[in-house]
Amino acid sequence: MSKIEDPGADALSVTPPKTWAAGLPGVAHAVEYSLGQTSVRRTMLTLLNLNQTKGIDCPGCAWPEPGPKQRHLNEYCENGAKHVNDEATSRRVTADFFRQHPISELGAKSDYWLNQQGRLTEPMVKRPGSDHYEPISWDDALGLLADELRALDSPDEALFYTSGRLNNEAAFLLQLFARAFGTNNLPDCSNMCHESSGAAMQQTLGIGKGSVSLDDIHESDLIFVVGQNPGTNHPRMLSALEETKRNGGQVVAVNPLPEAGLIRFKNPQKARGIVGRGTAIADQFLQIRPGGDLALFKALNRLLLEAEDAAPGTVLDHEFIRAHTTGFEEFAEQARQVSWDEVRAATGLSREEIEQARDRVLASRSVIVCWAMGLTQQKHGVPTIREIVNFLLLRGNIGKPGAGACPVRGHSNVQGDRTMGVWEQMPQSFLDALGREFGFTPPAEHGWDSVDSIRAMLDGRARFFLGVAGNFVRATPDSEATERAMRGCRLTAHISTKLNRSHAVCGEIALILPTLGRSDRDIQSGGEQFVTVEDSMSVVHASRGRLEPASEMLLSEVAILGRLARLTLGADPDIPWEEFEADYGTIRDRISRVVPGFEDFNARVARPGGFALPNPVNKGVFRTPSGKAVFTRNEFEMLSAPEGHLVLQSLRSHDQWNTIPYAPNDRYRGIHNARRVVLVNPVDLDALGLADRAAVDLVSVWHDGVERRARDFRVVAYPTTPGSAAAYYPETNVLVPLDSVADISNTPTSKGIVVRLEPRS
Ligand SMILES: Nc1nc2c(c(=O)[nH]1)N[C@H]1C(S)=C(S)[C@@H](COP(=O)(O)OP(=O)(O)OC[C@H]3O[C@@H](n4cnc5c(=O)[nH]c(N)nc54)[C@H](O)[C@@H]3O)O[C@H]1N2
Ligand SMILES: Nc1nc2c(c(=O)[nH]1)N[C@H]1C(S)=C(S)[C@@H](COP(=O)(O)OP(=O)(O)OC[C@H]3O[C@@H](n4cnc5c(=O)[nH]c(N)nc54)[C@H](O)[C@@H]3O)O[C@H]1N2
Ligand code: SF4
Ligand SMILES: [Mo]
Repeated sequence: MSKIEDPGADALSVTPPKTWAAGLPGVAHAVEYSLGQTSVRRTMLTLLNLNQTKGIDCPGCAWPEPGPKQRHLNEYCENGAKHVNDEATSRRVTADFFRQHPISELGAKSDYWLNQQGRLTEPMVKRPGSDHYEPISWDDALGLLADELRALDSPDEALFYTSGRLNNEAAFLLQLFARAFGTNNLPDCSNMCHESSGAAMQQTLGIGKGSVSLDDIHESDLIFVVGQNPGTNHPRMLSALEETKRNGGQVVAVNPLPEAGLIRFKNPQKARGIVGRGTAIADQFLQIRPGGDLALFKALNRLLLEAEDAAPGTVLDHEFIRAHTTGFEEFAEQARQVSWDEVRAATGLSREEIEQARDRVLASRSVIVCWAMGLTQQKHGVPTIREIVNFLLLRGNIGKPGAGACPVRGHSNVQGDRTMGVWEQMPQSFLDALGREFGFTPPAEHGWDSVDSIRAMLDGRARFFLGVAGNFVRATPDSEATERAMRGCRLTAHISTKLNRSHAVCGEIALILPTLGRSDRDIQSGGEQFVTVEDSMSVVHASRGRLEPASEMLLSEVAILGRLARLTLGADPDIPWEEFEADYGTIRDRISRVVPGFEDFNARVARPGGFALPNPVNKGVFRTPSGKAVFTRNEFEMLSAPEGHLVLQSLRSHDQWNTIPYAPNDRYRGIHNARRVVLVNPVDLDALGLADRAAVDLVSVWHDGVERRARDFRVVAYPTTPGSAAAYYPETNVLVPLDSVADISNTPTSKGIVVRLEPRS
């Protein structure tokens, strides 16, 4: 099979799931993928610079780097190496490529194939009625965009989508441009990612960010890893957990799947990790039913209250509760009422298992809860995370060493983009500061998030879509509806490094605006530039590209956004877009005056390793209306599927970056050569009368009468929790109804889709 082909489901082969992650095969796979993309020299250049203080911030996940003195020479993981070399690829998409491939043909290609074509090299336009992209100059491309923006009836007809791949400087300019143009329509990938975390933590702790540092992880007595697959998605988190264990800490994993890294880990940065047996990471594995986490933490909270009743003054942190929280009595009254029958039904866990976890909590002075998409993409994700905050508050596990709340972020700068103001509902204090700095009045009315943007496009309220650094069409739910929405636009444009499906699902006019990636050297009239990012633990640091850019025609994101803004809004002495493009330090000066915590930004980010933003929570300051952390009462909720149905979660394979598969494999889960597979417990296969490897369609159940079907999958018997199933994203996004969203956060319920498996004849 050539590397560029996409095998169908028939090519599937299955081996037993791995019980450990990383080690030598991880290193070998990263090198193999990198050398398949580019030369030995470019591979070495990217890898030697990856996550070094003067080098490239890994464009993979947002897991933090250790301090400059503790950093290894190879401070990256298998997947980080793959991500950066996927960008450093020597393959090129040229004007000739678009001459050969009409857009309708590109639309029929797989996500894998599109990405494998290589880096985009010059701006392209699709004109009304055409089925081809053709070359266009930068001036004409940006002029066309500016004309279309100015022709809109209202600024709110425009949408500015971005992913967390964008750096701080460009993110700040993007939101400044959108708001100076007159709209808060800044949907972003966070809407589909950690929005539930932000919503729950803002309400209860007064800040939408995590409260722990990497040192806290190392020092903690007990860490819960909930709804997260770090072996694949945050691989260096396993090195941190290994350190926790070496320091005597324990780990409890909560997941429907026995994920490889959670069980055993071989540290590829250490000789004994490569060849030895590795470290067993999880001391306890709670194999939970999907959506059962709210019930689990309710049960734990009840057990803690009862332990306090039995030995008053020994379990709860009364001083912390009195001084720093509100709502304890109301919460406690409700918490005592959760029934064990309900907990059993929702979690599938026995009371003994939960009591064992309680005993670990009681034996621990400091507890951290880490979580990711397994919680945020559930219908009751927000109340679940609020219940986790209750759990932490009970024993004062906020604001002390080794303790706290840790939403583990996805994209490398997704947290930074939000800090920079990329959010459709930034608080008025931020808008006021922005307006003061740049001499205009930003719109106060909230904009549309990702799901509402799709609705707005579908009914004609939005007609202009600019996507930056993402793949909107594949990241969003209800793929068929989303594609209809995009096709209904007057104009769709994308600032991207690589080809993806969003470029092939176009409005009447479409533009591809190719840009420098993080690994590319960025030289402007003011000299060589660097950019900054913020990791999952609020450390802000610099990233410098090192490679010769993929094409002479690429512009940086800052340059594209600045030029577009100037053409659209006209020259304005208060917003010197040209100065921003020449010297990104001038953008950072503005950021330091608008965004709290960034005072003296340029000087502080020049230090090796950067600086940590203050987290008020750790100083006992809670920016809630009462000035205190808030205990909440959360109604009991569980997910259930009718007879003959399963609860499907859509997740990542080991060999993909979000919407982009790198290879049709999921090594740790033992899946090879196919992505259209659905993992089902053998007990359910028996009950449904399905054989292992049977060919099925997945059909989701929703009350709007629309049939949503993902075709031609192979069933694989797998030890997932009975009643649940798992299949890869984005192939299964077609099954997630647009209206199936989490309460409060409006996040698509990508981890809780009720489906039936229909045998194919
Ligand atoms: N290699 C690689 N790294 C990545 C990414 C990538 O695509 N590839 N994506 C990045 C991004 S943007 C993000 S947001 C993160 C995502 O990181 P993760 O959240 O780890 O990603 P998912 O693959 O969606 O895995 C979700 C996990 O939650 C579990 N789960 C599902 N439902 C439930 C539930 O109801 N309860 C519990 N307790 N667990 C549940 C699943 O079994 C799975 O282990 O990864 C980032 N890192
Ligand atoms: N069903 C289901 N759906 C999901 C999820 C799920 O678990 N299940 N997860 C959700 C989550 S957590 C997220 S974060 C979203 C991800 O959604 P997105 O962030 O929108 O998607 P990505 O796949 O990360 O975007 C990939 C594209 O980014 C562009 N790109 C890469 N690097 C750069 C760069 O440096 N600059 C620019 N300008 N462009 C660049 C490339 O063109 C590439 O094709 O998907 C969400 N959708
Ligand atoms: S853990 Fe994340 S940030 Fe670190 S090297 Fe791996 S992918 Fe990159
Ligand atoms: Mo994400």
